[in-house]
Amino acid sequence: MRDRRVSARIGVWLGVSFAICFVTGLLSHLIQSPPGWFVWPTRPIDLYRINQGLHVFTGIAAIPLLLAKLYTVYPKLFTWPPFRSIAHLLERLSILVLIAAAFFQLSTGLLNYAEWFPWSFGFPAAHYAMGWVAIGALLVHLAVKLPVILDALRSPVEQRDAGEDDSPPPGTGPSRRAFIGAALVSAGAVVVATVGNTVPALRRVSVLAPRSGDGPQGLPVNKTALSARVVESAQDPAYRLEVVGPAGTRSFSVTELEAMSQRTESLPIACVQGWSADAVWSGVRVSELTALVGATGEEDVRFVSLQQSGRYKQSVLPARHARDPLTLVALRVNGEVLDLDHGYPCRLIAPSRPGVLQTKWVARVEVLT
Ligand SMILES: Nc1nc2c(c(=O)[nH]1)N[C@H]1C(S)=C(S)[C@@H](COP(=O)(O)O)O[C@H]1N2
Ligand SMILES: [Mo]
Repeated sequence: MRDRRVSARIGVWLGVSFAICFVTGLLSHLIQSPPGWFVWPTRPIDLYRINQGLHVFTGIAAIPLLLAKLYTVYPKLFTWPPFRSIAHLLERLSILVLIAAAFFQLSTGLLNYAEWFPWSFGFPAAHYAMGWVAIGALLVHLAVKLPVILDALRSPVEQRDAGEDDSPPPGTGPSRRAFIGAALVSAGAVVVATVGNTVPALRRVSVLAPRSGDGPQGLPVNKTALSARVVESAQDPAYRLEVVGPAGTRSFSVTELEAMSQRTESLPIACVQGWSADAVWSGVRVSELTALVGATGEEDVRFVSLQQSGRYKQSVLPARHARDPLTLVALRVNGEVLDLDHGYPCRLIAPSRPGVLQTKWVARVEVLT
């Protein structure tokens, strides 16, 4: 099994997973912290969900592939003397960096998927920075090994090298082809076991999907009203939604919001952690609400929550999404008044957006001019 032909073939699959994972991760980062030049479309409405599904599930598939790949090469990782030349030392160091970064990315990503945060550093920043380290080390590794990789991929997988007679004769163990097949089947199996978090049809077979269960109103909950400390403020009869724009400030009670023209739209909630769910939302169009305070549709809009602390107590919606007719300040979901945990009295819901930016318990809507 410990053969360059096996290693190179598993490496191709691992490389494809890493490439998809890197590009979708980069997109996810840009959506959450958009530089001025970045444009993320509002259609299809599932675009963010697809991006994030590819990110999380290529990452999960990479775990057995990485283990299989390491199995095929690990004696080489401990060869002695540690280096023969400066070039050889640099090459080995780049592999050390690659393995360390890959382990860091796959393990922190998996724990994040599992909603377990045992670390004290900020996950998004660390995972993003390490993504560049991993992809950089991978490119160095590919550049250095390209001749070996191409040669290995060209030679038939079961072929033996000249003088390689210490390996067992054919028929006495699993073949190389079977080993590669097993690695791919394992990758497929872990995806099937987890992808039900975002593909409803696979919910029942995804035994390791933490979000396959339902929350209130048929939707999972990420942050509860209790943990956001909004239980009282969200139910306060004095609650008013403040809407601030170039033409002034207006405030609306829940009854006044309910009396405005209501729109009903089917939009998914797609969490960065890889779970997603479809839901039917009703409420006031953001474009119609902000037009009341002088918005023209060219402005970004900030949504500030009743929540006083925490990373996601507010979000900025780019103008493209704010003027989209599907974007709502939702008062209802799946035919019922929003549950306290889903953002009562009202929450933002927009197409093709990450869950973290679908702010719940909205207190203020600010048109940014
Ligand atoms: N104010 C506030 N809104 C928030 C959050 C939060 O922590 N605070 N979490 C977000 C995240 S991470 C997700 S995935 C969605 C989930 O919405 P749900 O809990 O209604 O399913 O809410 C978002 N809205
Ligand atoms: Mo989320």
